[in-house]
Amino acid sequence: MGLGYIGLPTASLLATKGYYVHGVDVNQHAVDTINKGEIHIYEPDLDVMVKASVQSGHLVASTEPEEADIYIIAVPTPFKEDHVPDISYVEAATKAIAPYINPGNLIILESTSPIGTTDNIAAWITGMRPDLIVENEDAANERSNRQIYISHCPERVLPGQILKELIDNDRIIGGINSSSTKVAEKFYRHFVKGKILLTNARTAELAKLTENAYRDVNIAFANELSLICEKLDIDVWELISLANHHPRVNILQPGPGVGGHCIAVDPWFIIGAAPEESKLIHQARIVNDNKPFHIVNKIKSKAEKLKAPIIACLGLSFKKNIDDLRESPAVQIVNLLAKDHSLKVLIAEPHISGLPPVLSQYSNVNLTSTEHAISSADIVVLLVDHDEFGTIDRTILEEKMIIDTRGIWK
Ligand code: SAJ
Repeated sequence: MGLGYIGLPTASLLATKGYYVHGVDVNQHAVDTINKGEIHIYEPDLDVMVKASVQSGHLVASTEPEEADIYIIAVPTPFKEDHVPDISYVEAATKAIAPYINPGNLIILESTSPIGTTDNIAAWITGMRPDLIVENEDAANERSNRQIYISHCPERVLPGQILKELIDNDRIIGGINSSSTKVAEKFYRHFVKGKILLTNARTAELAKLTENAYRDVNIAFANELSLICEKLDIDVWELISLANHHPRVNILQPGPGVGGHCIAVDPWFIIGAAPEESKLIHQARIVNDNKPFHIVNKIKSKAEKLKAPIIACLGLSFKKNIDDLRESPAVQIVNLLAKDHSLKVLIAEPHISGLPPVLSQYSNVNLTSTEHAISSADIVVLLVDHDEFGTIDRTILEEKMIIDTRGIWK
């Protein structure tokens, strides 16, 4: 259920391992594209895998579920206003499969979810299907022909290396009862080379949120250092590299802000569940969310000194070497700049072929080649550390005002 950045790689991996996969997505375009053996998202090597899976008949996409042995839910879990978690896609996916579930089936929630979501899935299913037993781990019931199994196994893959990490990463599995945990463990053992770590559903949910909150807090530390260094006129990249020579120090990299649909979102699920206790996690969110505004102010203070300033923004994706623009600080920065009609903004983003609607609405924003953007601009802002930008001929940067938010042109 869900053929996005997690669902499609998972579906095609399982298909190449011999499973028959019926992939479901509400997006008709995604379904049609996949059924042609093509992909609607970019991830290295995914095209080859999807093509092979569809050609072998092991992967079929559809907008409707059908009966299966194992159901994997990999739908988005964003937040609503005020950072309240939105689990409506999980609810819709669960309710869509409920009529098809048979005793003995395994339902897996892979989406990163607020604490209690796996229990909610059990409640939604039994609400619709009182004939099924999901909550009782009593041995007699397990033997009964009404038992189904529900587990949370949070995805932990890094965009850009999803297909490798789906196999190599350690996995956490937490069932709503111990039999659900065991049944899910057996399934993942078929294709996971990493360790499989067993727990309960709520701990698995919080473990996943904790991993991303940990990274967010550590990036916030690096971003805070970048502000401190700017004030003190010290090179933050050199500083971090020196400090990281200490055997027990490993500071992450500052940047233009934290993007993606995970790190910038998941800490809020912890904050929402225990607001009084999550002060550090909350403060880290504030530090990281403020960084794009800080970059915009820096650009504007340089632009103020120029007549009809042209700004080249290099990169739009939320991190390097991918095409994913979700929650991207680069998109946010360009959007804020574009609102000022005295500025002309040229964007170079080698991983996309058209601007997203949020930016295409502006007449002072254009997508162009890296060379054209740089050569036309007064101010060059490096927003994403794509490999292409690291290897450009530096002589074209001479005479330009440069703001390198990722420290790759040091
Ligand atoms: N970033 C920095 N500085 C750094 C590292 C990252 O500014 O030193 C920024 C990136 O540029 C990006 C954002 O943070 O804007 C997030 O990027 P990321 O590479 O840290 O993480 P994601 O969102 O691509 O994937 C994360 C991963 N989680 C962890 O590393 C703990 C991944 O394993 C998860 O599966 C994924 O979230 C997810 O789906 O939850």
